[in-house]
Amino acid sequence: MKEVIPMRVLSTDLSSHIGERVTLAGWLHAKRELGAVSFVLVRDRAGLAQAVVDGTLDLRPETVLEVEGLAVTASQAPGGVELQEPSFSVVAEPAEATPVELRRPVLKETLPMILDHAAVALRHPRERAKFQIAAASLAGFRRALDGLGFVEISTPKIVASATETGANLFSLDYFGRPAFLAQSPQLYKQTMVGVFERVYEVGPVFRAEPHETGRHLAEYTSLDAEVGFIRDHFDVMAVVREAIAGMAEAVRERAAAALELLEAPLPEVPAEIAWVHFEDAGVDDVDLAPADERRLCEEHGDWLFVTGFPAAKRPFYTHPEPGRPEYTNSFDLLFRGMEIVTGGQRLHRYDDYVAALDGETEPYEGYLQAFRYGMPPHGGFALGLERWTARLVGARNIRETTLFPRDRSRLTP
Ligand code: AMO
Repeated sequence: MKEVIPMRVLSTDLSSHIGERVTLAGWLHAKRELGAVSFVLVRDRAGLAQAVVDGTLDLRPETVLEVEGLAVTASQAPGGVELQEPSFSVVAEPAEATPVELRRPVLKETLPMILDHAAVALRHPRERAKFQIAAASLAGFRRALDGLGFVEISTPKIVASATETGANLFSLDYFGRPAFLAQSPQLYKQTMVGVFERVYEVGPVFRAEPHETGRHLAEYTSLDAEVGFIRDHFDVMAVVREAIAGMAEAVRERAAAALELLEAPLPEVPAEIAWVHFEDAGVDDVDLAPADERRLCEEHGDWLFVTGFPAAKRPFYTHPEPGRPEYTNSFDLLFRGMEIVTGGQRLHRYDDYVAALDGETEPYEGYLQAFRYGMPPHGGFALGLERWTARLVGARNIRETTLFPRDRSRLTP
């Protein structure tokens, strides 16, 4: 990797400096006194390095420091190398002792405690590993869709109308006019199919979720895509498969150490993901309940598309199933027992939108322009990044895979 800030060896590169005196920089992660010597762990952005000190080191955990020493092979040390005869220079001292104990292999504090002290808790190698996996996933999503000729777009998050069904809209005062935080980039990504045919967006979306659950946040990161000239929702599902496979591949390439640290098995993404129509999914309601999602994955494995959801619970832009308008050309993707993607084919004719909106077209004027002036059959999907990462690393609550979660009770940190 090109280095633009000179003069520093990273913890994970120590093994290529055996026999040399080198300088590391980082945080004092932990220290352990053992008779006449102490073992000091220094944490940098790459990992941990051990230094062996005669006597004790009178510095607090999280002291920012530089440590200069001789790199020597040591089978017990992280990476099989340790620094001997070290000298420490303090770069910055913490004002107080840390509220969470970062020295433990796994944090022992409760989730609320960890979230309340995210600024320091996220420094723990296992905590930050989850977000290295999330970052690699994003890179993989972009690479996969770029490879299929998609264009990345950025659309407004302050909007004039609802996009999804449900009462979970955040309202705000926009210079004296009512406005909302975008529940999704749905209307804009569809509009942009008229420009680029294939678009994607990665960005925050907002849902005023009334319930406290382990799978809902008030703000999350949505990975959205939309594609024109499709035959039906099965063409969109093929794009979902490519995006997911690209994400898994990028995690393998770019976050291998994080996966290993978390002992998270990377799933195989089959060339074709199995699907079942809603009608045959054994559900008595108009939507899947979390228990249905778990059961379906027990029956079918890690991955399953459920297609053809009843129209009753799908938003107004959803395309009906030809010949059976009580069902729709829509799908959810379940991964390890939880919905992580929703998508489908959309309406594309102007008159169909006017009918679907029951004449309430005024808030949707900008959007309807796209359909008034000619749109191809199209469809798309959205994946919730926090849910994807939670399923990958086996986290029960998506707050564990969100840097600074927002929910009914949490607005800080
Ligand atoms: P939907 O509302 O199903 O569909 O959302 C898509 C995906 O986003 C994730 N998700 C959430 N994650 C965290 N907290 C929440 N409150 C939350 N709500 C949803 C899930 C879900 O599968 N416009 C459509 C997508 C489309 O058809 O293109 C939409 O937003 O992983």
